[in-house]
Amino acid sequence: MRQSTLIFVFNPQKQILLAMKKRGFGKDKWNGPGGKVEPGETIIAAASRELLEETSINIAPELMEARGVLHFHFSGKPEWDQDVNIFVSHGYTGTFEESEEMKPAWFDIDKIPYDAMWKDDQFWLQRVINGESVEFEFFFGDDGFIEEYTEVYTA
Ligand code: 6U4
Repeated sequence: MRQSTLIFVFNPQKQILLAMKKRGFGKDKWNGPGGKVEPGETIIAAASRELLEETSINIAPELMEARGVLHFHFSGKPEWDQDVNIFVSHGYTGTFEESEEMKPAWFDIDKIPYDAMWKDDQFWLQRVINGESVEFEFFFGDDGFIEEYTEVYTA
């Protein structure tokens, strides 16, 4: 399965960094920064690279906390199927900047814009914010809605 990454950065005010995807897969959704793991790259190096490319924020790989994995299956679009590896960081360097792909913004954790996010996020994001690791399997229909989901494992 294709591997990709999703990174949630927190600032000292305990706000979470989300980014509006401006093009391509997930366009017009708020999402954690992240993207595909390139051939020959470790998952954690990919997470660090995507964060820098999309938001200009830098995180040393050792500050990334692994928080589980989401297995996404898209009906009729097997080329979209992916394992999304979740990371959290409470430290970073740099100041975020808008990129060609994403427009980042800090959100209070009680004001997360779930209505404008992938539909699966409401099942697991709060638990990741609470410090848990999660593992879920999600099956999406053509319309972007969840047809079925299963929790695989929770630490
Ligand atoms: P390009 O355009 O090649 O640079 P890239 O940034 O590598 O793309 P892309 O656009 O394929 O990645 O998007 C993958 C990102 O979308 C990953 O961060 C994971 C995230 N993602 C995919 N399906 C998701 C879903 N159902 N729910 C979710 N995030 C999802 O919260």
